[in-house]
Amino acid sequence: MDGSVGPMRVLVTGGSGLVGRAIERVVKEGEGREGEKWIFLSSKEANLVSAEETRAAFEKHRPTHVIHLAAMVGGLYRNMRQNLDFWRNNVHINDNVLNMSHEFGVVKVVSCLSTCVFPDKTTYPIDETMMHNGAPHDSNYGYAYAKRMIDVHNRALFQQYGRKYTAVIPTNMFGAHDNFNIEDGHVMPGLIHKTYLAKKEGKPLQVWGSGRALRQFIYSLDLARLFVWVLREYDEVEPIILSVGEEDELTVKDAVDAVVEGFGFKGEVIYDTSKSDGQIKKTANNAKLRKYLPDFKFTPFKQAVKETCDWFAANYDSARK
Ligand code: NAP
Ligand code: GFB
Repeated sequence: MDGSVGPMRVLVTGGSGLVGRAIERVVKEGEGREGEKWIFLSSKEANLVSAEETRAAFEKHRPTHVIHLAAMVGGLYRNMRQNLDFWRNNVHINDNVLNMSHEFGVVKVVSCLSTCVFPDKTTYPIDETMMHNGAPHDSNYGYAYAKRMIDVHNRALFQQYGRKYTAVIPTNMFGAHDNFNIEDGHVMPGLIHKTYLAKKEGKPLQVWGSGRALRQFIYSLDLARLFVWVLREYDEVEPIILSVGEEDELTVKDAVDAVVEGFGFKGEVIYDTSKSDGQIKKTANNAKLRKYLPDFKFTPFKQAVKETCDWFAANYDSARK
């Protein structure tokens, strides 16, 4: 299916992050195949903002396939503070990785976008055809435009050279090995860290914003299995949304309730409405995914949250925070 000769050598950029570690685990636990080599790259081995360091990593590992996860990543509030850095770092990383993949004859690249790439003013639900229809939400335009340019790069590589490089579009994700930094991270790791501390210190839990924003959450281990499927089977250049269904969209308050239950937290919960809610919703449609994989089972949300709370409590000292 993948068109290469011999077993795959898969280079996973961003291999030390939330998604990279989840892919490493599912590959070890059954998704990997005999003879394949999986290489999980971290920024310590190669800073992919640098063209030279990116070239050196490709020269060293000679991948036949690439899963491209590496990015400057952050939650709503970090994006609002650093749009310029998100734009510049991610444009450089993406151009370097896609350009080196082409130059080194990589057969397939699966890059990672995000549902925040879609236009802010839009009809719902959002699908894969709508990416370039209007400006993204103002809170994260630097990151969102840099991610959109991956799609432009992929289309042009196909048009000029017939390369079949593609991208996936996941919704908000969470799981073990996330970035649990409260100021910089996403809502789920932020809530898990804050609830853990509130319980330990006997203080109220401070939620940022009204709790009314809507999000679709995907567990990193589910996403990891879908990534491996895309690498092996998905043959389109057009991106594919990887998300739970519209019917599984939750409010931030629902997420708070799940984390509170996950830790058995009995204290007060305060919603700080002086803080931004960000994009109020970005409801994505997973019909394309369902057409390919009608029977794929997502881990129930509460179970995934409980597993992540337990992981964080058990790994508090070493967790990224
Ligand atoms: P993460 O846990 O923060 O991991 C980011 C990864 O990128 C790390 O392995 C990091 O390496 C690497 N990286 C960052 N800057 C780099 C650089 N200059 N050179 C080389 N590597 C660099 O992020 P994640 O949540 O796993 O995100 C994976 C992908 O999913 C990203 O493309 C992200 O945009 C996308 N995404 C994330 C979410 C979400 O909710 N988290 C939602 C949609 C899409 P080190 O740790 O070694 O520095
Ligand atoms: O995951 P998050 O930071 O990013 O979620 P986005 C933000 C939502 O959660 C807002 C609420 O409605 C916040 O008001 N929230 C409540 C909190 N408490 C907290 C908290 O302690 N920390 C955080 N971070 N939020 C990001 C984009 O948007 O989504 C990125 O900025 C990326 O570019 C990522 O695409 C997937 O879903 O708003």
